[in-house]
Amino acid sequence: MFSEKFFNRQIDKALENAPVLSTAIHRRMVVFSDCHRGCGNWTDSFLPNKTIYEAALTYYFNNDFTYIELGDGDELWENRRFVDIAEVHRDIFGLLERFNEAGRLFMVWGNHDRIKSRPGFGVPPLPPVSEGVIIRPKVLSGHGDYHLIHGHQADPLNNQFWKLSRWLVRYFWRPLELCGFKDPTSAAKNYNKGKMVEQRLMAWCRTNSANLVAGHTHRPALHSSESGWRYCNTGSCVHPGTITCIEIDRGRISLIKWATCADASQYIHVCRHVIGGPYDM
Ligand SMILES: [Mn+2]
Repeated sequence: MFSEKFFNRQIDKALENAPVLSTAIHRRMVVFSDCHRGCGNWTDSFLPNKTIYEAALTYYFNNDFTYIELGDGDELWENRRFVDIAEVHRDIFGLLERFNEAGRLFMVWGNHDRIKSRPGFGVPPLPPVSEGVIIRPKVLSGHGDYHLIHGHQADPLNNQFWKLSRWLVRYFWRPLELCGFKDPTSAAKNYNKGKMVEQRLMAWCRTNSANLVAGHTHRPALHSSESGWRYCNTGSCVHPGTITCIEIDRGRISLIKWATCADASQYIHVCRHVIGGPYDM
């Protein structure tokens, strides 16, 4: 029904009016996606990782990183009101506001927070939200620009048919999930579907011989192909006890995991691990 060409075109379209960020100005950047911030009740899958996320965000703010959120930052399928989420997680939004005031906040919308693309949605403290972002390395080596999209562009049920999907999540899968079923239409919960989306995203890289950074599948990746292009995935902030992200730091890219760990004196603290790279961009 959908060809490789079709998905490539969806991705191209998402990048059409993407703001370009140069690493000459934003020397350090961190990309997160799929935080799925909820309204603080027990269906809020972000809540168990909130402390880890807050620690990571504070680290990135203090160390002059620009924060890029690559879609599905807020769970606006299960929750209808953004203000409920902003209220419950006001400490997080306070931090995001500080990034914004410093000119270091960029947001991309995904399928679960697509309504952020509506004109006038820009609820403070959020900046304008785009469908894509392009990162331009100061030193042009490798395959040049990094193209950032959420990734649902390669997932028709969550793109063309997003309203149907939202309805299913709100009124069908969610009640079933309460009884232990898994939503089989979710790329994040269905291994084979996640792989399929990944294949389509990599097909775009191959066709264009270009680098892509996505989220959506919840499968972290920092893959360098033989011909040099890279496929990167931020992973998510809803994996139990762990959040992952992509760091771009002075011309080098790496995949990072944040979790809690105990030190020699049995103190639990939040720690940062490099799990992929760093590679020259
Ligand atoms: Mn998504």
